[in-house]
Amino acid sequence: MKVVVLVGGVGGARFLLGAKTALGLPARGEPADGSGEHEVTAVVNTGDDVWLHGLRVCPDLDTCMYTLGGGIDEAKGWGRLDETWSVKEELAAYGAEPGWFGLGDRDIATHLIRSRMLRAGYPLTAVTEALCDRWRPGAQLLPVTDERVETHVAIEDPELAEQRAVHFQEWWVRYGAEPDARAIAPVGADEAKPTPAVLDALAQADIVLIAPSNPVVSIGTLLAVPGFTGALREAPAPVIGVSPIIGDRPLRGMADKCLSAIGVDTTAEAVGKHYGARSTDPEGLLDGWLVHTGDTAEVPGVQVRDVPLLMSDVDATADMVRAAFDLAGVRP
Ligand code: GDP
Ligand code: FO1
Ligand code: CA
Repeated sequence: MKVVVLVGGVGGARFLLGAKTALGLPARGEPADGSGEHEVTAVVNTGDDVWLHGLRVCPDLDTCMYTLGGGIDEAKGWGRLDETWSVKEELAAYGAEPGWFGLGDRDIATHLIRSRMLRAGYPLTAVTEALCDRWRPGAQLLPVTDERVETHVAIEDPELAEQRAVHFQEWWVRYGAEPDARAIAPVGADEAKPTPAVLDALAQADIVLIAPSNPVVSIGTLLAVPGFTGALREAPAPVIGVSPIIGDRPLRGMADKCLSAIGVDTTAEAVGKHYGARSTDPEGLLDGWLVHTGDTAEVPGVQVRDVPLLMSDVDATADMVRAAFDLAGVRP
């Protein structure tokens, strides 16, 4: 069975671990060579990506790669296990900006290889595949696009008291998403296109899952790449989404701040309606929508089911994925 999962970073990566387990694939460290009975393909957000100190940093791709490959710092949810910070300290001693975003020594090796390959002309898809030769995440990790797409956020600058656009990372990390976002825009998306590998994965899928990732800056960026939403809507497979909102709150992070920027309430129902019904809404995506036990949601045209949605461990997460299979009527 071919399972395609739309993902961002931490929420997406943990959900991917559950998808592999639900398919009977070992949680970590196996090659994704396409030869097995079951396959997981992740379409990964690139809107968080940023050039820093001449290095290309792809947080969501790396979070997925390290999580599935066993190299993640599980406490933080991003970055490398057993990280050291000598380069960060040396950069700070030079007064190099930005001081508010830290690249760990181990992590920098990934960015060095990625940046060198990108400068040599390799597309991000090929670079990611090369990095995954080491990490063997056991799932194919596909950036949604090979073009540069970076999320920017319009804020009232806390120091200048005027509006300006900042990179998503500056809003999220430097300011802790504190100043309200007046607008959130995936800069570059208009000129981007989904990769052939992404379009092929959607066309070949037996089921498409929308991970409980940030609906705006993770999933929203995928949807903003022209051609992606159409390809998803035309995919022959059922599309099942999983709510990242439980009891009217995001489980971690500041997704509520992103949702209010686009005028969507922080509820499982509002996010389900925002994704919309594939059968009835012209732009709708969903055939099914999973919400957490006890939460209610009415999304016209979409089958809604409530099941436990806490990714407390990989088995609980695998049960969420099985519930999605069940709702779609597919069986591995
Ligand atoms: P990021 O890129 O690192 O911000 O991660 P994602 O966009 O992939 O996922 C972030 C979202 O994951 C947040 O909005 C959380 O609400 C959601 N999330 C985290 N843990 C859980 C969980 O255990 N269950 C559910 N349903 N959602 C979760
Ligand atoms: N998040 C932070 O809060 N502070 C950091 O210094 C930081 C560095 C960093 C380096 C590499 C990487 O892949 C991720 C990193 N993150 C950091 C996480 C990241 O900024 C965001 O959490 C995500 O982009 C949101 O998904
Ligand atoms: Ca992210």
